[in-house]
Amino acid sequence: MGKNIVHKILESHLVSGTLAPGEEIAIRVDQTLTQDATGTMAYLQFEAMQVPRVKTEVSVSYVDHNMLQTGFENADDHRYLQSVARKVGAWFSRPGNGICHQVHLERFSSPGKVLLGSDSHTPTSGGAAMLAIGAGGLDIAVAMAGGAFHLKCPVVVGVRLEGALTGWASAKDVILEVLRRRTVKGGVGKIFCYHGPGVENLDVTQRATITNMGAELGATTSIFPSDRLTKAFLELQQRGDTWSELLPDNDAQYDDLEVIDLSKLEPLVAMPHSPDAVTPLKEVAGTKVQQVCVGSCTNSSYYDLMVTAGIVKGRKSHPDVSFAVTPGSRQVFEMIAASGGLKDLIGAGARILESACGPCIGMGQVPGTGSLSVRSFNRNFKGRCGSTEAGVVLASPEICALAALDGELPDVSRHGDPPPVEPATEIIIDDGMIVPPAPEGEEVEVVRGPNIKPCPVNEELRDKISGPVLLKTGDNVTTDDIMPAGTKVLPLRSNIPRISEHVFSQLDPTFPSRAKELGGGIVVGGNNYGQGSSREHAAIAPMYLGLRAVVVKSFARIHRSNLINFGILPVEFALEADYDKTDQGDELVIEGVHEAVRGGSAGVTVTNKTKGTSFKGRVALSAYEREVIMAGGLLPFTRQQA
Ligand code: MIC
Ligand code: SF4
Repeated sequence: MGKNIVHKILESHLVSGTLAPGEEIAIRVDQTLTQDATGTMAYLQFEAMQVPRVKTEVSVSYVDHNMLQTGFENADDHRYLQSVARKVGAWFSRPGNGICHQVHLERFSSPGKVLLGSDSHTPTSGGAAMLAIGAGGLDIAVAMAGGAFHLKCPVVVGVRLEGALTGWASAKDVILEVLRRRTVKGGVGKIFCYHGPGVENLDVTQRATITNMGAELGATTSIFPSDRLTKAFLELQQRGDTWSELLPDNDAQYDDLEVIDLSKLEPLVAMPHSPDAVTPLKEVAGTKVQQVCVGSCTNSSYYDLMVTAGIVKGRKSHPDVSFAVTPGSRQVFEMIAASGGLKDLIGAGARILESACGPCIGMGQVPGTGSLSVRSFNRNFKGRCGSTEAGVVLASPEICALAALDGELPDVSRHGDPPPVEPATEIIIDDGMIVPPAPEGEEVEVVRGPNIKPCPVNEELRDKISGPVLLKTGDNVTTDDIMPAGTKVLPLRSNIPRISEHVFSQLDPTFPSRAKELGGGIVVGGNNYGQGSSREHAAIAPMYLGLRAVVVKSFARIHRSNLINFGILPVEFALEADYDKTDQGDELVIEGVHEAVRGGSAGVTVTNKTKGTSFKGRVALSAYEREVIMAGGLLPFTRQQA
């Protein structure tokens, strides 16, 4: 039976288990990446494991999220990250060098290797044929210490691409089309494996746009083959020696299939407040727009910024629009400066921001009340932009540029053809902002500011979990709902006691005080609970407030793992109807937890003392997850192992 490239990589990295969908497997990790918002915890946890040096081939610590220094906290955290990276043998990409995923793609990606990153958009490097997976910081710490990564062997969805993009259709529309078909929970437990004749009509950065935003499907990851275009990309990066071919066998099998004819795609947009609220642009053209942002790890390559520059060249942004541009990396920044694109952007009135996540995570550029912001980003969850009173539309850089000129969602038929962009034939390579690790044996002092507090550790799993339903949520609750980001909260990422004061503040600002007053409890939720980011703070901070179990219809992958990693019991309603019969404030008791966890399939009985009823809950854990949760989480488990 012919193999697809996912199975080829999994096979060569398999440490335990068999490659059948749903089976528990463990794989070897070649590279890790962290960023500053998740990295402090990851490195504190790595230090707690007392392993002196990272054991991966490459580990890189990036600074790109927490960039606004409105207090001492972020600068302190960055100093900690720089010093600890140097000490333990990791590379450190300094603030200003760019967004982790864009820089990693350019400077570290390596076809056929496994990359684990403490950021949900780690799959960006899947554009260069890496099996690149997002996970919680603690999983990254374990991988840095040489441990394997445990996951359920995913279902492989083959996405066969045919034809080539035409007119204003762009790589962004490919992934928006997949989101339209499969929704934000359609990718859970799946890897999207792109293949077919259309692949050669997309270059590596276009592929990376598609694999990046595969995260919004809830997918484990997405990947493209390594072919002559991958080789050309790496050669331009003067890293041709890292290239190797990785193609599916001619008769490669997939568990599931989608076919997309690129030549039939037209510009699409995702309307507020979900990446799968996908609509053909022409149906919403004419809608007024007050802000436009081009950038983020999805769409801030050289091509993306040059096509934006080409469109706005010689014109001014609409008087009602605030137009911001964020180059994805310093390399891209220097390249658009050298080629004149930057001048065209400045000329059009663009507000040029530093190479970082910026507006994507609410670090500035918060849109005004009642306004609509069009962004080339990947997420438009309510409130993520820094305000719950504004809406975000996701679109390609081309459509963003037209919106900046028109002051509304554009009617592309009025704009002729997009300007051609000459591909760069030479690239400015300068790794001077990537600090190498110290040679082994060199003394390095780790600098810890007062914002850095140790990561709290849970107690062993209780056999009887009881408490009030502290909050009942609907479907698709995001990690931005559970643990918001933005300028006020992000600087507290290394300080769990303080960040816990913001848990669920977007849904119910009384949550933290109620949780403390009632001595903790349980959260009840709907489908796809915890979608979005990999931030383990969405598990640690609720744990700190006494959250002991989450009972929902279904979970998003990374958040479910993070709950287990911090000893919080994930329970699924055996019958969805029982969700309707449970209310906020009800006193729940879950007994026989240990047996249910050890026994696997039997599940638990949840007694609702307030209503005098009971219902069945599923506790579906893999063998590895059982051991981790029994110990109270991955940190105590790792200590026990040691
Ligand atoms: C995001 O896009 O939500 C983030 C910010 O990059 C997160 C990581 C974080 O919360 O620190 C992610 O996607 O994992
Ligand atoms: Fe940064 Fe936004 Fe990408 Fe997250 S999605 S890594 S915040 S640019």
